[in-house]
Amino acid sequence: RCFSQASESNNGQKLELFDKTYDVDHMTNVTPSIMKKLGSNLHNRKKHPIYLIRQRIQEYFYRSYVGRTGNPLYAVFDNLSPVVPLAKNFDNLLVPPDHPSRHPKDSYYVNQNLMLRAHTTCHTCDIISAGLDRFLTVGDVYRRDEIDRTHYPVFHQMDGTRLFSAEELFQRSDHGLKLFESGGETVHKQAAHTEDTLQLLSIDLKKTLLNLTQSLFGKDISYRWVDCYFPFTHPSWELEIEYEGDWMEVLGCGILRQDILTQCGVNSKVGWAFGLGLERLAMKLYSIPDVRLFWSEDTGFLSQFNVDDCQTPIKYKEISKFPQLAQDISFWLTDVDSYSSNDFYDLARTVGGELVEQVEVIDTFTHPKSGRTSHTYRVTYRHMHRNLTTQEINQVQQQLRSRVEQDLLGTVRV
Ligand code: FA5
Ligand code: MG
Repeated sequence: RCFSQASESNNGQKLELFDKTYDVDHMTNVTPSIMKKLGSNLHNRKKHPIYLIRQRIQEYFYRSYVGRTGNPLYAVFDNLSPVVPLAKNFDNLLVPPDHPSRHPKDSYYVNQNLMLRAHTTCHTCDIISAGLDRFLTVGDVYRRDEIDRTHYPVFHQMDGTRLFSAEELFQRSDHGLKLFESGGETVHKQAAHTEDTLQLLSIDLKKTLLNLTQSLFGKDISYRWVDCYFPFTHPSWELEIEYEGDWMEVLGCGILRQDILTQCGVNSKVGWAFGLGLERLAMKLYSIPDVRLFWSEDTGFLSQFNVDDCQTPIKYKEISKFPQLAQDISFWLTDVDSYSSNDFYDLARTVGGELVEQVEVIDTFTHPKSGRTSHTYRVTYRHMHRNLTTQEINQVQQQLRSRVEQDLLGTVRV
């Protein structure tokens, strides 16, 4: 799962990230705790809530935008390195030299040339330059941000970009509509765009994002568009949705700066882009109260997302603050054919009651000579309001062993 080797070498002059070694200098400010998160790739970790919501959004795009042969029109990039040159994160996106996001107090620098991406928008120019018109980019991003319920220094974003030729935007209506004009920039519009371009792009962008939002949360979701500023889009908006009685910002978007497209070698198209926060959307979708929970390895958290289909409705139930205690039990099955693991799950719940948080099969094997089959189960216990003692859990386990034999499920080995 966590395949990055992030460690500082002995002399402290080099930094090792993903099997590559980097020079450190006066700009270096990545910390060991941030390096540990590199390579976690929660967006690619099956059955993790960040993966599930990413799949749902991806399925929305696959379903809603198909070509003539039913092929999905959006390409997805989910495996691009988070270590990027500063130019990709800032300069190519027209972020001014004095913009606060460049300050080392706001971003994580590997050294003066490389950084941990602060948004997945950093890949947009490369992908447009490669010739794509519709694509999604998913990944982990890093910011020296505050830490609270909705902010964490590592989180996950999905960017979407869509370019249009004149025929696509005006849908072949032959009214002499034009993409471009020359004029001045106003608060509403870029200099290069006609009013028609602006209107059609804005309507398409907002419709796409609103349909997505309603496909996730239903038609009744409360939302509002807020005007805002990004160096790479104009005009720009943020979308806020209602979350526990408050407004929560879930994405930023806007009309792509025409200078960026020109820089990418695209001269006869216009486009929109958005970047959304996967944690924030997952918090709303699954009722997860705190962004820090996404980093939990606690099986009480993870097991609630143990589904194969990302469309399965899940409502997160708060887990106890008290620690888990796990114990294993193995037995030879009395009758392989009539036995089902559900028999043991039921028994564990009957004996352990509310203390049993999770039961899972961790091993099954058939003896080559005797032909007998053995199952090993891990029973995880936790109390909602206090610490459990090993003693009381040993007692429950002892009862469980006796009941396995009494109920003729099997013969206990350990
Ligand atoms: C951006 O990062 C822009 N790149 C988005 C964009 C892309 C705009 C393309 C226009 C065109 P912003 O900094 O607002 O924007 O972050 C986008 C989303 O990431 C936020 O709306 C929020 O949902 C999420 N987010 C931001 N900071 C954090 C954080 N510290 N923890 C968790 N989620 C965060
Ligand atoms: Mg924002």
